[in-house]
Amino acid sequence: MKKITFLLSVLVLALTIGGCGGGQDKAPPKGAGKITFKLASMTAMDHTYNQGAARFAELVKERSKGRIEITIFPDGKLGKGEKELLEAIQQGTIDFYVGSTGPVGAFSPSMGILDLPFLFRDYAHVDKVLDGPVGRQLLEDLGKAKFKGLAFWENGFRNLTNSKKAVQVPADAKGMKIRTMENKIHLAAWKAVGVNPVALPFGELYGDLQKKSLDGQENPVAVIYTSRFNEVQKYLSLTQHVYSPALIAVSSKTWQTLAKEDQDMILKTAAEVAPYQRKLGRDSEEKQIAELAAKGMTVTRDISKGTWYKVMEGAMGEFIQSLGKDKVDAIINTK
Ligand code: EAX
Repeated sequence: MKKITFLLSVLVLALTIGGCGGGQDKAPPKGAGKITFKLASMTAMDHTYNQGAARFAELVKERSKGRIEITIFPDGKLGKGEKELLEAIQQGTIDFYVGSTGPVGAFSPSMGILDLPFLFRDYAHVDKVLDGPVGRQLLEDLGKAKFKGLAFWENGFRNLTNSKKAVQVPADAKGMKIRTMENKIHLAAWKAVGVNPVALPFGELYGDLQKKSLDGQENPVAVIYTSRFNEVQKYLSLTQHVYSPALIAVSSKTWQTLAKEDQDMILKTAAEVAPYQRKLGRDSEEKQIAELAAKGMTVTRDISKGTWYKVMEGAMGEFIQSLGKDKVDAIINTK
């Protein structure tokens, strides 16, 4: 009996050693072979997400000496909306996400704090908060949702468009059917305005506007411009009602396969591209507004900000309470 046990142990040991030694199907050590990753976004290739992503991919390739290649899938090629992309990222079927933080709060609740309307005063305020301790903590929190948050990039301040009439004050938009992102804070803010808000994936938006099952939507100028919403929307109101950050994140599953040096390099590169990517949108905003006007959109600039703030803010009580009033104040008081 003892002999058999001994022989079995030897056999197990031999198999184990054999398996570890030079087995055919053994994964290469981290950081060795050539790797190809998929990066997905919902916006057009000429939108700042993908211009930033192209720069990021180029630098990662260069810094890994050609070992790590990132292929960009823009325009919703890998999913009909950002929520769907994020689910695929969680599962590891897509590696990198570049998109709005709008749907992220459903996966990582603390991110919702950035969805509060009129939270940010201007771009300088945005940079201070997102690149400071608040931003770092929000990126860190993403770990619990199986995302490795790399950096905050930018979508931009969001503006209302519609096909019905020039909107200046909230009352002008009353009764309109307006698409929002899949985000409960935005839905509540728009409900308070008196519109009929519907949360829909971005991939369906152009078509719904075209067939007029929706009257309007809201997005930053760069999205309105590169997705050519001027073809299906006549009126643009520069409401700037909420700042929409973008996030570059990696699937935790993908992240675990990377060697420490590659992780550090990728993290550093994503952060380094952030100011470049943010600047692209900021620098082209005015020019794109002028072009949208030239293409036939009626642009309303004076939107009487105070009236929008008042109605949207009025619906935020419960959210501010659950997100933490101290945290909201910390953002507001960041100078
Ligand atoms: O991330 O869904 C949206 O309206 C987003 O702003 C857009 O896809 C860019």
